[in-house]
Amino acid sequence: MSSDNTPKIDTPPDLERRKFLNTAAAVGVAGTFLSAGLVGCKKEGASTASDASAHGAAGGAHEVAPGTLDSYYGLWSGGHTGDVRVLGLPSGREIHRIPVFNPDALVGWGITNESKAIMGTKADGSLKYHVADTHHVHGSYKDGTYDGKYAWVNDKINCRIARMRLDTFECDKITEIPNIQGFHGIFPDKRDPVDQSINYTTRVFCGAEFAAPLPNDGHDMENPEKYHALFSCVDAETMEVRWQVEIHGNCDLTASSYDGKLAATNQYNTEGGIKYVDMMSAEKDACLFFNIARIEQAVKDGKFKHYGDSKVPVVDGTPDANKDPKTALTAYVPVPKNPHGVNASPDGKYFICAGKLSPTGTIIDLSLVLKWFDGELKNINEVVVAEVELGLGPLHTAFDGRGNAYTTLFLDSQVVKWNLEDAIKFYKGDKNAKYVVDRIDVQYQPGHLNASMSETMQADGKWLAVGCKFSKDRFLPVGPLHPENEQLIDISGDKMVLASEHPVRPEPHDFIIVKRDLLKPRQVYNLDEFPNAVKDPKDAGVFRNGNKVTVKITSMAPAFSLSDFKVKVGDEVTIILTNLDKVEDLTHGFAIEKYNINFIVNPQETKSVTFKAEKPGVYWCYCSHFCHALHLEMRSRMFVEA
Ligand code: RUQ
Ligand code: CUA
Ligand code: CA
Repeated sequence: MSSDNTPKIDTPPDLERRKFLNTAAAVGVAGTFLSAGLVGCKKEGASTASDASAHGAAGGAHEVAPGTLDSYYGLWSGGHTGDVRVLGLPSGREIHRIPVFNPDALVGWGITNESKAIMGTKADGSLKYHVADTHHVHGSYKDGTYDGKYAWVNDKINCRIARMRLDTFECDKITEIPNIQGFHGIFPDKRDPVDQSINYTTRVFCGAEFAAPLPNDGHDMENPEKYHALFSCVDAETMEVRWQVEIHGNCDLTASSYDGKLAATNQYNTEGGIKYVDMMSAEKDACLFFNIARIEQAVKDGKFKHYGDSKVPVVDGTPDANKDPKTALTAYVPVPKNPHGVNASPDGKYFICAGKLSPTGTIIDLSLVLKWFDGELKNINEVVVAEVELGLGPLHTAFDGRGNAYTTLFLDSQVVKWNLEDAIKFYKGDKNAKYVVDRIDVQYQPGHLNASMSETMQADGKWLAVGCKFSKDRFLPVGPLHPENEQLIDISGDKMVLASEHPVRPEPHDFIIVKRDLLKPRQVYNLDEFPNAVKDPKDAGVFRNGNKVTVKITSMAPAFSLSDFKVKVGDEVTIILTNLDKVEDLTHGFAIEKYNINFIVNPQETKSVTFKAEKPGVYWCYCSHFCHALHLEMRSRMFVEA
């Protein structure tokens, strides 16, 4: 490439960054933090900030040449587009989008009967929900690392959790969780708390951010004291809600321990506030721990209630009911003001809470939490082994497997790299322990970050992706809506080095970075997986039962097995289409003119659609997915007789 084509950065990134921080919006946010008494905090034990431009590029290690494959899968939550995106890393190339909660015209998600059954419908067959807000994606575990079986994602708007199969990268189940609002954090468990030989995921923990009256039937609407929030457990296989815990305060993010014994959620609204000023009135909030074995024993012992029509057992996890550590189901660990993010270190020892309105990171020792539950600690505060200053607006933390943590600083627009054991030493009084290892500026206002394999015991410390909530002037302007900026940082050395960045459509929130050999995607379906498969072109035809008509069709490039089919106005028509092509990547589409129908069938897959034949006439059905030199000729006709 000639140097003329090389993109230039006109203004040094650091200057741009400072300018941005001076805009009104940022001042507004900073103002909030000012009133929280945070600006001007001294970063003790801190080394000087090193900005990205000073490092130069990471020697092109992130570049993946044409024709070569990435070494990691990135599973990216899509935010309020309701989907999950699959990226290749380190290139940052978007490979795929998995439609989950929202309809998708390419695959026919929300159009086919099979996808509608997963998404949920009203009595008239229309979709129950059309909007969603995905935040957190996490994969299933075996032996402390990803087993490549499933990933889950939450929907904050309609309180649903979805599961995706990682062999086909498709959503296969969605569950709506009862009794909650503002469903935010999720995390799969990694082992069974009682039967430790079950070393894989069997539960997914779910936190609800908003408290509401229970049951929410029009009573107690004006009385926030009657509002409750619940922490839920969903069965990883059946996707049914196993149990819920009524708590004090709220849930935000969720973490699970490697031994399966503990789950936790950070709480920023222990005040039970309705307005933001009320939510930030207390100096401390909490990291709330759940003793999973005890909760499940309480459910077995019948110590639960139900709310509304829900059959899900709800146990009492409020502080008043859990005063004695030896029987407590929950432990409320005080942590500084409005924490955000709780993350498990890959050595299995610690959970880290980031302070958000406090410039601190808190390290909680899980072995001490278990000791507290055994009644061996005098005070719950003893489980905190460090509370150290990191910078302004700490949110989320990732790990490199070498003892270092990486925390986003939303207000400082930085990532801080800090050493956990040194932080613990510093907190214990060793003021020479220099726990801050490095800082790097990112553009701008980072929320989530994650490192390669960071959420597993195999954290490999190679790449760190940072989701910057604002891209400001980093990309060509495209009108009022700006993309976000995903920056990729090489963390293999002592210093963090900015390697690349790419824009992403808002707004992705969280993501995980998985070694590619842990996933084993399939290329072709098996006809036997579909009970309604049309296995032979000879089985194709129109089958009438009163005004219900089933049209069975097969596809094999470049033809559909029926070149036409007849139905009558007023019929309820179900089209079942099986793609008999066995060749990898030979996908066909099926679109019906004027009938608002389009979907695809992958090799050896079967899908169906049901609709009312309302308009008489001839309607071309055509293959909408490029498949063959005669793709344009691949058609059928639907005759709708008056
Ligand atoms: S949250 S920016 Cu929905 Cu994951 Cu922290
Ligand atoms: Cu079949 Cu295009
Ligand atoms: Ca608070």
